[in-house]
Amino acid sequence: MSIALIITDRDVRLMRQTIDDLLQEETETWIYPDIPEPASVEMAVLWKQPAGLLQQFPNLQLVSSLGAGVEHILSDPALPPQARITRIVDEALTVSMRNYVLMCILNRHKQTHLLAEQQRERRWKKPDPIEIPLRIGILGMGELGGDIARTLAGLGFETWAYSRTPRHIDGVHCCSASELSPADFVARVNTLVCLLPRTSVTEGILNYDLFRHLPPGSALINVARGAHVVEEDLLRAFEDGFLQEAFLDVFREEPLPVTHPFWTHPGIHITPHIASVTRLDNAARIVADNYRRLRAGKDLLFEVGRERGY
Ligand code: OXD
Repeated sequence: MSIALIITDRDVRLMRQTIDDLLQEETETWIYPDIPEPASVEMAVLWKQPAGLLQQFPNLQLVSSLGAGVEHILSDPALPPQARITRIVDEALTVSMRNYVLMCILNRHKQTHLLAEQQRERRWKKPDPIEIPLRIGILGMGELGGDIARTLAGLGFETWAYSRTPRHIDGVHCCSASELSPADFVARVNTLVCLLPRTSVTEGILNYDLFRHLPPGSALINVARGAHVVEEDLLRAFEDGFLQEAFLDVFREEPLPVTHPFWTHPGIHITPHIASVTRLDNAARIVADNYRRLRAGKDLLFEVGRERGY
């Protein structure tokens, strides 16, 4: 029986080595496209997998994402109905995401882009106000959202959290979908952080109808998925003054096409999907552990609910 690494955007030879070292004689690990015995594949690790490829593995029991997101698995029409799904949850991913969001928040709070502009013009001018008072709203209270909410509240920021089911986090104003609509939630904050999973419910949620409930001059940080954003609506929200600044790490099309208007928009800061990138050595340990758990009939780590979509 074997594990297939079907990861088409990076070199995973060291990851295979780590899995082999951990599992020793228990299994073989193959890297797509070099999978000599598809019928022996019990577990596959997927990232940007070719469409339809999963059909080749009649004995697939477990599919792991290489990252935190699983929509590329759930939307794969060749996903076998019996296959269980897991994802990577890792302290290193959480730390990276926390630091990225913190970087955006502090840049916004201390207005570093304005100050950099003033330096270019050799202009000595204290901004008024010196610091933008932030009311930060986080959409999505999964592993990453919960960590960021706790961190920001711990740093003294007014922090609001929005989740599907009720949550309690010390020092955070927690609101659930049963008590508040997304529009009513965003009306309470002036900095919106999107950490939602991509599902049929959340796709396109960052649209004009939501943005228009933000107080004028707000900021958006999107570190979840590009598909959450209706791009024309985001530009319109800038034009109409609801948004003043946006930090975008993810896009509908990646790489972001060179002609895309976001590149040159003065209020938009772009990074190339680097807010939090899976460390292959840590992922290898989780994959090996889950393989053993599968074979031993134990609970899997970080299993995803197919119905929920995360
Ligand atoms: C992930 C990602 O889902 O890198 O982990 O976007």
